[in-house]
Order: sequence, then C-alpha cells, then structure tokens
Amino acid sequence: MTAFLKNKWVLITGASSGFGAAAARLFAQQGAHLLLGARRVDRLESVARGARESGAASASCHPLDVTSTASVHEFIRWARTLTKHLDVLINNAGGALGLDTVAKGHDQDWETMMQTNVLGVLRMVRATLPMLESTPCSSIINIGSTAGRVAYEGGAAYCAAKAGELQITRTLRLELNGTGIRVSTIAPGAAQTEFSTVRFRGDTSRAAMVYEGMVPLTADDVAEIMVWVASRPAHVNIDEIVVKPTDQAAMHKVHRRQAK
Ligand code: NDP
Ligand code: 8X3
Repeated sequence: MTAFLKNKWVLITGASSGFGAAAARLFAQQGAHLLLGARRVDRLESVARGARESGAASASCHPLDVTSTASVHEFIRWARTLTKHLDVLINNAGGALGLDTVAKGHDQDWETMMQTNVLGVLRMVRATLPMLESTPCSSIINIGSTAGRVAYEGGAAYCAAKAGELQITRTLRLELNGTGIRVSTIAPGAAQTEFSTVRFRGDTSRAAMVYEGMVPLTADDVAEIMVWVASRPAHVNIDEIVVKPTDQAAMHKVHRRQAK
C-alpha cells in the first residue's frame, strides 16, 4: 500500500463490472474512500461491500446513468452529502454496441456509444470540477481504448467515440493547466470483461471467440494502472498509457494458439 491514496476520495463510473469493479477493489486496498456509480445498483452494492472488506476507508454507491445530465447531477448531489471535495475522478463507464459496418449500422447504437463514451465524460467532468478544484492535487483518469487510436472494420462509431475521449483528455489538460488537476488517459487493448458480451448483446459464445487462443488483459491489469497513475506525486502527470496483451501486437495482429 502507498500512503498517497489513503483517505483520498475516488469516484469511479461504471463500477458495477469489469475495470470499474476491479478498480474499486484495488483503490479500496489503498485505503481510499469510494464513490461508485453505474446503472445496475444490485451489482454496485456487491462491489461496494467487497471494497469495504478489502480495506476501503468507506465505499458508497448510487445509481448513475452517464447518458443523462439529470442523473449525473443527482449523483453529484448525493456525492456532495458525503464529501465536499474529490481527489480522483475515473471516467470508466462506456462500451461498444455491435460490430456492424457503417452501411448496416443502427442510429440507436451509434447514439448510445457517443452518449456513454463521449458525452458521459464531458458531463461527469463538468459536474465534478468544483470538487476537484478544491483539492490540492487531484486527478481525472479517462478510460479510452486502442480503438480510439486505430480504426477497424465494424468499429466506426466506437473508434470515433474513443478518439473523442482522447481529444477530450488532451483538451482538458490544456484547459486545466495551472489548476494542479492532473489529466490522464489509459487506452487498453483486448481485455476480458463483460465488454464483448455487451457488444454482442448477450451472445457469450461470440464474446468468448474474441479472446480465443490468446491471453487477454484482465480487469485487474488495467485497474493496477489506474492506481499507479493516481498515486504519482503531485508534479507528475501521466498523459497517456497504451496497454495491450503481449499476444496483441496490433489491432489486427493477434497471436492465437491452436486448440489441443
Ligand atoms: P464492462 O462491460 O465489464 O463494464 C462497463 C461498465 O460501464 C459497467 O459497469 C456498466 O454498468 C457501465 N456503464 C455502461 N453504460 C453506462 C451508463 N450509461 N451509465 C453508467 N454506467 C454505464 O466493460 P469494461 O470494464 O471492459 O469497460 C470499461 C471501459 O473500458 C469502457 O469505457 C470500455 O469502452 C473500455 N475499454 C474496454 C476494453 C476491453 O477490451 N474490455 C478495452 C479498452 C477500453 P451498468 O451496465 O451497470 O450501468
Ligand atoms: C475495446 C478494445 O479492440 O474491442 O476497447 O475495440 S476493442
């Protein structure tokens, strides 16, 4: 444990599964106070319970839908009843829907991807800035993707959304220069979470094929990086981290072992 995060207030969006749930556990092990948001409250409650058992100074959760400004405001109203300031904001909520070409894509999927991965980040930052500004050395950590840096067939809207996240991160670093708030992005490659099951609308066999024969990143691999980024000294800003499985040399170059 590093003393840096002990008793710090950490807000994690999308904490009900995957990277967000793993981050809740790992920040808890550092003795942080946790504010956890997502839509599935039953799952959040179980993550919060696990975080308390893992050593969190406190772990509280509240429903949050980052696609709704009203929901974001209500979440922050709730958060302010627990703390007036925030040390770390982790914009992790997001994901992909479908793998359709542009020719066959659906407006609703595109809109959801933009709402969660792009507008959700903007809403959360705008709402939390007053809480971050009142803290001597706070951090915003946005979860991007290799998809925001390299395009692939069927990924137009998701790649555009994560490219949007990357440019929001870079813009914020300029806008917040001089405030002491650090702004970082972590761009993971293939990680086995619920991401592909959500993308393929519950088709777990299709989701499993994404990782077949290769060793993907785990949620803990990415959460460990979040903790490391958040615990750098005040004068250090980790701008951008790209992390991929060793088996994934590039988006289209994945080493897959034959089934025995
Ligand atoms: P999961 O599907 O396991 O987790 C996604 C989380 O986002 C869930 O907690 C979900 O909670 C939450 N979420 C989705 N929509 C909303 C919303 N409208 N409001 C609030 N919360 C929401 O996937 P990951 O953990 O893998 O994904 C986390 C982030 O990492 C995403 O931004 C994703 O794009 C990104 N990423 C994932 C990679 C991967 O390969 N897994 C690689 C690179 C980036 P709930 O449904 O309860 O609201
Ligand atoms: C998730 C990684 O390659 O499925 O952001 O788009 S990928």
